[in-house]
Amino acid sequence: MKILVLNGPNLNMLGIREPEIYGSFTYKDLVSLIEDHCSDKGIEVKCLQSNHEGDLVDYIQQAYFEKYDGIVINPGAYTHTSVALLDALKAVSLPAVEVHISHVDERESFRQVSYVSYYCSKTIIGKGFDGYIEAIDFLCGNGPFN
Ligand code: CA2
Repeated sequence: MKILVLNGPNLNMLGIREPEIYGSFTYKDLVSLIEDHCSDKGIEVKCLQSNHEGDLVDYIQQAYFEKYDGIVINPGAYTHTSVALLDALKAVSLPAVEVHISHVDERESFRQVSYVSYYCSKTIIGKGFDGYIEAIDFLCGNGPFN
């Protein structure tokens, strides 16, 4: 299995501010956690982050051309605004799971809207970094979640 893990704007700032919402671990820690898990399970993984909506669209399209089996996506604030990311996911038609570190359902009302959720087969919220692992295992059929 070959999985792309995509993170959107400001997620490169993890651990730097707002630890009460996003925890005190960094983006680098997140990537290490994901890479270690995938190496244990024999999953090929690539982690990418961008602050730019168009880059994220490009990465989703690349996943199709590079024959990835699935996408884990935390679109950051673009979750709540981006039809372009929704359309990109629909265009490539790869299995996809949406992850949010925080409890978006208990925060401001604008965070309770997600465009990508119209496409994603599962949305994992409020589980911190573990949500990414759950999403990968779901896509790979490994976890207790299938
Ligand atoms: O809970 C999540 O994972 C979010 O996708 C994170 C996004 C936010 O806009 C979504 O509503 C929910 C933002 C991540 C910003 O991360 C920061 C990290 C450190 C300091 C400030 C922001």
